[in-house]
Amino acid sequence: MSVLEEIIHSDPILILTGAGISKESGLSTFRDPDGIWAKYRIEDVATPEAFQTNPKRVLDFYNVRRSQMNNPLIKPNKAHTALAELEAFWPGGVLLVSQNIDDLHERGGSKKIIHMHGELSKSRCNNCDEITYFQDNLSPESKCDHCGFIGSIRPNVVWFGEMPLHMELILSELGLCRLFLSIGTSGNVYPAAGFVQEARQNGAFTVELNLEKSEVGSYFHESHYGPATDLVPEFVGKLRDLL
Ligand code: BV8
Repeated sequence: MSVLEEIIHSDPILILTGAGISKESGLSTFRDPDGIWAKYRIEDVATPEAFQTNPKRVLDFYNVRRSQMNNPLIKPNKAHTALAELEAFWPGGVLLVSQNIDDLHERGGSKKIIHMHGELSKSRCNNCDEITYFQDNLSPESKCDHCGFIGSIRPNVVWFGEMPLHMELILSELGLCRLFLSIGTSGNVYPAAGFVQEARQNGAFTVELNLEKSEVGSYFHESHYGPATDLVPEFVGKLRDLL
């Protein structure tokens, strides 16, 4: 019997997702040949230094992605909704840690979500730290509604060189989970890419669902390769059968 069958229904599950889970909804990944980093340089659009040097270029980069995310044609896919179903039926509890800054997990029905790299739907003021929902475009002339500052508004996302959000909580949950499931991430970006080793050291059963073997694929007990909209509903079905 696969070790998965040793997972009992009272065991907590921690799920890590990356851009691959949103690909079939129509959002680009980062490191696929047609990905975002094939069109933009990280140093130009996804670091605090880039924002200091050329705030308009950075804000426009996120304005384009925010309008893509808000396109009515972009909808949660079967992988997002399967994870929401798992959260609803799994007695041991499910925590979803996403590297993604889109809102497809929320719209797919998941409730317990940590966006460790922030959220595209929110902006943050560098002057007063106020975080607000923001659906339109940001510009260097945008004014903070809370403190009135102009030019201090940035997307509430984590850039390279910045500390991901809620790391203490994530690390403590990695110590408690009995199943660690990684979906749609290339395993290139740390500290997220190191979570599988953390979970495995703490005794979790680790599974990778991805289109192809990730950079950290060899750390997983079990791997399945293919599109998330096939793999995730199938895997969630296997967990349902354990109950
Ligand atoms: C930090 C938000 C320190 C913005 C992003 C070791 C330890 C710690 C840090 C480092 C380290 N080594 C290097 C670092 C620095 C750096 C890093 O990891 N660099 C890499 C490039 C080497 N890490 C950082 O800077 C992090 N911060 O460490 O701070 C610190 C300490 C103290 C005090 C202060 C600071 C911060 C990293 C977060 C950066 N922000 N995003 C935005 O979105 O614009 S990261 C960026 O990559 C993306 O946003 C995404 O979140 C992340 C991971 O990408 P993936 O989601 O995996 O996407 P990718 O395209 O790579 O892969 C997609 C996968 O899906 C592929 O495998 C593909 O095959 C698969 N796929 C495709 N289609 C499908 C599919 N799978 C299934 N179905 C399909 N249909």
